[in-house]
Amino acid sequence: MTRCGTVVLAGRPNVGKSTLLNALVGEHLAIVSPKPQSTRLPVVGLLTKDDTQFIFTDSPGLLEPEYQLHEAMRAAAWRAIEDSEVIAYLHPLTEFPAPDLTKVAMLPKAPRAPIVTVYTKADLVRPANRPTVASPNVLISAVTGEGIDALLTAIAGMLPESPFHYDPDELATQPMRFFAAEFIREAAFDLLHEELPYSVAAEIDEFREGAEPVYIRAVLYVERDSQKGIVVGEGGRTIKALGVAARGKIEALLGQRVFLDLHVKVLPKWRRDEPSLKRLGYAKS
Ligand SMILES: Nc1nc2c(ncn2[C@@H]2O[C@H](COP(=O)(O)OP(=O)(O)OP(=O)(O)O)[C@@H](O)[C@H]2O)c(=O)[nH]1
Ligand SMILES: [Mg+2]
Repeated sequence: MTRCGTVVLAGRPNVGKSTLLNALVGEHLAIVSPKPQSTRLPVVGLLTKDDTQFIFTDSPGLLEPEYQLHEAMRAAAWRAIEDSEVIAYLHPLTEFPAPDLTKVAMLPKAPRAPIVTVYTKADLVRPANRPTVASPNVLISAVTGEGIDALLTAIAGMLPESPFHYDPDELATQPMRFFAAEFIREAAFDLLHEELPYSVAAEIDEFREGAEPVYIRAVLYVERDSQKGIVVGEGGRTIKALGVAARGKIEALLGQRVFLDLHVKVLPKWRRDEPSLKRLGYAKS
């Protein structure tokens, strides 16, 4: 008898959802940043352990929308919650206890699936100061690895009996183009400051896999001309550094050398523009 099912990682921005997805899968699939709101689209990661296959979905942080991109992010998080058989609701242990997920997510009604509350960043709280959490809820740390096995055991018991949906060796389901665009954004979150990472979107124009190195032409979009100047930098220094950082991340996942041909363009106010959001894949068309 095998078990297999979908598990969403949901919670407020910056609680450690993407970090946990990567720790569970053992591969850097989802972008991570100390800056909140880094995840904009769900990222699927697979883990097959013994007779259980977990189909994890990292989701955008639950927030009160301020503009159209936020609305698209919340809609994506809602869909991921709605489509899951188990909800892992992440909340930092430093802010114990977790408020009700339905409220945090501003869901019209309580979700159907069972909820495991996962207290994250346990390494930031001394053992003597930790609260006891009732089963099936768990404390975890992606830094020390503590609690991850207990989390998997708790979730496995809630998954339906089912054949595996994927080959046990598979880790991801989304195309390499998706990850390439995401890693360009991750580099932007790493290297740019203040409002800029939030104004950056990436689009892959060409992805030539047959070539050695693999040829990728990508556009990094910003919202205003003044931002374009900053992203390009003095003598092209900043865009060069962004390209080097993004290329390294893409090569690590692809396992092949990459030539990243990266351009900067202005897509005026794309965060507040529905057609732009659809074109960038953030909003449903
Ligand atoms: N100390 C500590 N920091 C962590 C842990 N897990 C994640 N972090 C840090 O918390 C920050 C946010 O992590 P993310 O994984 O990007 O958080 P997220 O919930 O995906 O954030 P959004 O996508 O913006 O909603 C990063 O700086 C991580 O390195 C942990 O277990 N311990
Ligand atoms: Mg994230």
